[in-house]
Amino acid sequence: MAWPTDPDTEIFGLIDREVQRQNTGLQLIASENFTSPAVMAATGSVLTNKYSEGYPNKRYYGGNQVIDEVEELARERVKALFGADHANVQPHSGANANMATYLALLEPGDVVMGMSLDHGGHLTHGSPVNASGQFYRFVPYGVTESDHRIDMAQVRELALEHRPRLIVAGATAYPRRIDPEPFRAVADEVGALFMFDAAHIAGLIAGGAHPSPVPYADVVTFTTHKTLRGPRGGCILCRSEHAAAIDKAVFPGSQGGPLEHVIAAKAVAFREAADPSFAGYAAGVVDNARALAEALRSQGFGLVSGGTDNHLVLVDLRTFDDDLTGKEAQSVLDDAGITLNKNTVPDDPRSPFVTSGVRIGTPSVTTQGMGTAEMGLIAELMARALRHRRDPAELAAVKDDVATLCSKFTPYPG
Ligand code: DSN
Repeated sequence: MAWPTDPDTEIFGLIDREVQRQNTGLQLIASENFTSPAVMAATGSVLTNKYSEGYPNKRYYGGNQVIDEVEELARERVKALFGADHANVQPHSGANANMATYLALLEPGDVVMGMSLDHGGHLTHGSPVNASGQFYRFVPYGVTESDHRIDMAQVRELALEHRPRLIVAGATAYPRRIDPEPFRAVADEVGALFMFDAAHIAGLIAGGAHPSPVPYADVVTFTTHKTLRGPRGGCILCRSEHAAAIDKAVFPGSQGGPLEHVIAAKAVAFREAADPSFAGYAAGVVDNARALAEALRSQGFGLVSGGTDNHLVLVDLRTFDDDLTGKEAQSVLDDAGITLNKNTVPDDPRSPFVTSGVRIGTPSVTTQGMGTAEMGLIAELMARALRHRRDPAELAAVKDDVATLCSKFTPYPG
């Protein structure tokens, strides 16, 4: 073989350090999870060597006999998992899945409605710094001031006023259930198409903990690496009438060669999510988030919307300590072995780089086997670290306690 024989100690040393970080700290980023060894084995397989532009049985290169079977299996598994007419498993990410959907359904300049980023939406739902906001005329909707739930009255009013071609539902920092049915009703009333971005909650839907948007939406996009617990990537489900346009918009419209090693890993994850045990996992994620929310409230933290129905809690730090920003909290907690992200709260007076909140998710800790009892401990550890944030010795002690807790639930032993 022509490959170098000296081991790449630099990169593999770094990977070892990352394994150690994931094993010994609390991973509370709401959009992350721990993948199974089978998902990682597929991702690290020889399928990475193959070029396969096109779709099964319609490729631009030879040698795709096995690849065709891999991609077909992934498509069939995800269609069965969600009860969808058609699936495209090639998007490299959720952002790509969303852009391909816009390319398939819209003309440049079309009016689209999406949840505003500062109320919990996503960059690809029309943010001016994203291509979605530059090529289409997005009209943002948000949450109510009173209970921080999606303001469906506002959605309807704006839809009647602006007559969008497409209405997008879905969020990245919204702790409540999103019912697809009322969105469909508004879309029908104004003659719009309806897309549901299920990136964050795909696993909750697959596990039956949240309602499926598939019967209501023209197109459902999602990522495979969040609550669904697969490899990093995207996926699109759609009604048959949009299948040809969606496929064309993914390839050749916006991507080249698909990542078939990742598609194989997606297929593995779809099979894992179809296992009866996955329903228990999805329910556990939600139970843990509820328990964590209650425990955080009793430590003095404010909760956007007063609680949670899904996998995440959006904490307003101002009731805990008015001087504490999300930026500082993220950094202090990182030092204490607790990983989460700063996040704006609705109508946040602070900038998105500073923020008044943090977003906390339970998908990873639930995968590693923690339950509601551990959620109380996590809230205590967080509160302790933040109260003693100027005391390095106390932060080190919290970090030790975090490692002790995690040692009972090591995700990747050995
Ligand atoms: N970065 C993802 C999240 O954390 O929600 C969204 O793309």
